[in-house]
Amino acid sequence: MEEDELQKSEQRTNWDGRRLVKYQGFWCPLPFFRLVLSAQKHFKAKASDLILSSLPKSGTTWLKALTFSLANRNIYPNIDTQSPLLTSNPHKVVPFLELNLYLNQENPDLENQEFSTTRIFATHVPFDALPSSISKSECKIIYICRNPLDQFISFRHFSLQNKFGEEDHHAGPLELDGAFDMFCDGVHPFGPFSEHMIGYWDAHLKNADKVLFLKYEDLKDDIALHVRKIAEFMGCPFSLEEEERGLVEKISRVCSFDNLKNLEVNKNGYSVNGIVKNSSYFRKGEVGDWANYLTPAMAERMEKVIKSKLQGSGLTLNINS
Ligand code: PAP
Repeated sequence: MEEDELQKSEQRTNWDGRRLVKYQGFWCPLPFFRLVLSAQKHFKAKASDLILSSLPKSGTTWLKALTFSLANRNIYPNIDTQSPLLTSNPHKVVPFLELNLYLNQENPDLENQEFSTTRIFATHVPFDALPSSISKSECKIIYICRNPLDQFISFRHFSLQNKFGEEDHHAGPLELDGAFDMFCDGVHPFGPFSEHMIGYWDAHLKNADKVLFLKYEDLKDDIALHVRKIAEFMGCPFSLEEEERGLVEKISRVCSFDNLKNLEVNKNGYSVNGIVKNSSYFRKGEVGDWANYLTPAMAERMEKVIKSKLQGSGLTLNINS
C-alpha cells in the first residue's frame, strides 16, 4: 500500500531538504507518510476524544498545554505545583497521531494515555485526510491557525535549529527568497496552508459544535476569554467556584510562553521521538515577528495569495496585526 501510493505520488524537496510527497492533496513529509497511512487505517476515534489540529508552528504546543490543563483540572487540582506540564513538554503529554504514535507499531494500543484521563491527540494533517472515524464519531476537533508569514518564519527557525533534512540536502538549505517562493506556492509540510485552513474552516461552518476554529493572534490578544471558550467547547465550562479561585488565570499562566519556556524540561529535553529539542518549541511567541525577516514586497505578495485563495470562504486573516 505504502509503496503503491509512493510510486504514483508527486514528490518535491522542501527548502530544508526534506522530501515531501503529495498525498490526498497535501504535502506530507516523507518520514511521516507511513504513519499517516497507518493512522488513517487503524485509528478509532471515541466520542470522548479531543483532536487538536494545526499546521506546524501555528500554536500547537500552546493548544496542547491549554486543553490538557482544562481536561485534567480535577486530577491535578493544584495546577501550579502538580501539573505534569511542569516536568514534561506539552508534546509528551499530548502526542501526535502521525508524528509519533504510529512510529513503532502499525496499530498501537491507544486505549489509555499516560497523563490524561481524556484521550487528546494532535495532528497536522488536513481535515479531509483525517482518519475517517474522527468525522464519523462524536469526538471534537480544535483547530488553530496563525498568520502564514509568522508561521513560515517560525518554521524556518525550527527546521534550521533541528537540522531537519540535512541528510538529503547536500547543498544546505535554500535561502530565504526561494523558501518563501515555495511557501507561497503551497509547497511546505502539510500545505498548502490556504487549503489546510479552509478545510477546517468549512468543517467549522458546517458544525460549530464539532470543530472549534481558533487563531493564534486572538489567543495572544485575550487568553482568559479563549480559555473559557475552549473549556465550554470541550464541555467542561468553569464553575463559579473555579472562577472565584482564579483557575482561568492560573491555567493561562501555567500554559503561558514565559512559564513554559523557562521550565528546566523545556530548556534541555527532547521530544517527538527524541529528535526535536524542546527549547525549539519556544522561540519568541510573538505576533508580527515576520517583519524582522521579510520585506514589505513579500508581505504584499502574501496578501495577494491570501486574497485569491480565501476569497469567498468567509475566512479572514490579518497579516499586519
Ligand atoms: P509545532 O506545530 O511544531 O508543535 P507550534 O507549537 O505550533 O509548533 O509553534 C511554535 C510557535 O509557537 C513558536 O513561535 P515563534 O517561532 O514565532 O516564537 C513558539 O514560540 C510559539 N509558542 C510555543 N508555546 C507558546 C505559548 N505557550 N504561548 C504562545 N506562543 C507559544
